[in-house]
Amino acid sequence: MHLYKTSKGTVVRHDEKSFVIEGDWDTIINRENLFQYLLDATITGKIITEGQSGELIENYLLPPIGNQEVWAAGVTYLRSRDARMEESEDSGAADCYSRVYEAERPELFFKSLPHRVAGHMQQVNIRKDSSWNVPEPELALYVNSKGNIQAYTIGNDMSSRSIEGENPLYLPQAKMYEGSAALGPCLYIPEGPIPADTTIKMNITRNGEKLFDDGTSINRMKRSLTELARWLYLEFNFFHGCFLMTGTCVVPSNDFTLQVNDEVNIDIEGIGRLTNLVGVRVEVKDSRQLSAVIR
Ligand code: DO4
Ligand code: MG
Repeated sequence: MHLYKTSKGTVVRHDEKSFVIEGDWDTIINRENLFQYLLDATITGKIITEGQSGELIENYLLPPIGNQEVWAAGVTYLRSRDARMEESEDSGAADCYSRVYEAERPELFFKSLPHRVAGHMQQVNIRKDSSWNVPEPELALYVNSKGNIQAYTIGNDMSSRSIEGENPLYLPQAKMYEGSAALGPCLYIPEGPIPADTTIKMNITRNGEKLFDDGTSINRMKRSLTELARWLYLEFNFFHGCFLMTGTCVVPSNDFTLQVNDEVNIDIEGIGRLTNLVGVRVEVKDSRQLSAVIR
């Protein structure tokens, strides 16, 4: 089952049928057994044609987030550990990545407030003070207020490798800035947990030419998804639940850096595709302009 947030209402797609359902986004998603709730909601919801749901999703799609914080886990795959150890070789900090990969406690960091999250077909940014920039394709979890995983989406954890590589204490600057997070295109709500062999792929195109194309499956992760959610909820209350990106397993080679106008496509089996265009931050002096810039 797929749940789309649009500016004209919430669309459920299930079994090749589409429905518009009532209710506020945060209340809809924050429950136990979201799959069953949505199945019941389709009975009372308004059935719409494929054409109508296509038009809503094509023209009015929003990132699938309400009032949730976005958190991220790091160094959950060997590929990420190795990339981090390489980028931090000069700073002498490589050891901290191998230690966190082996440790019981995972690396968890705050990623974004909801208003900074870009959705499908929206812009993500590279920092102007960073010389080495990459997208990080990640499975993202929606975890409800009780700490239970209810849905999945695609995350892009945009990162500066030059800033983090200089000093791991710069991680917040490497990871958190305007337009550094994307989620979408929808929430995927399977009846049970997402299959362990789910594939995740990313391609990057520049001027119509594919520069990078690679993928793997989420069963290469060192930790379980429930383990990551459990650590995050140890000392937090998330009244609306939260989103948790689960770490990257697809990393371009070290000579690759993103440029403005590159297009990043991330595909996760069962969920769909998240596409983002790369840009740079536009200075906004009046908060009323924000919606025009980000959404
Ligand atoms: O340790 C830095 C961040 C790691 C990360 O974002 C990832 O592994 O995806
Ligand atoms: Mg990451």
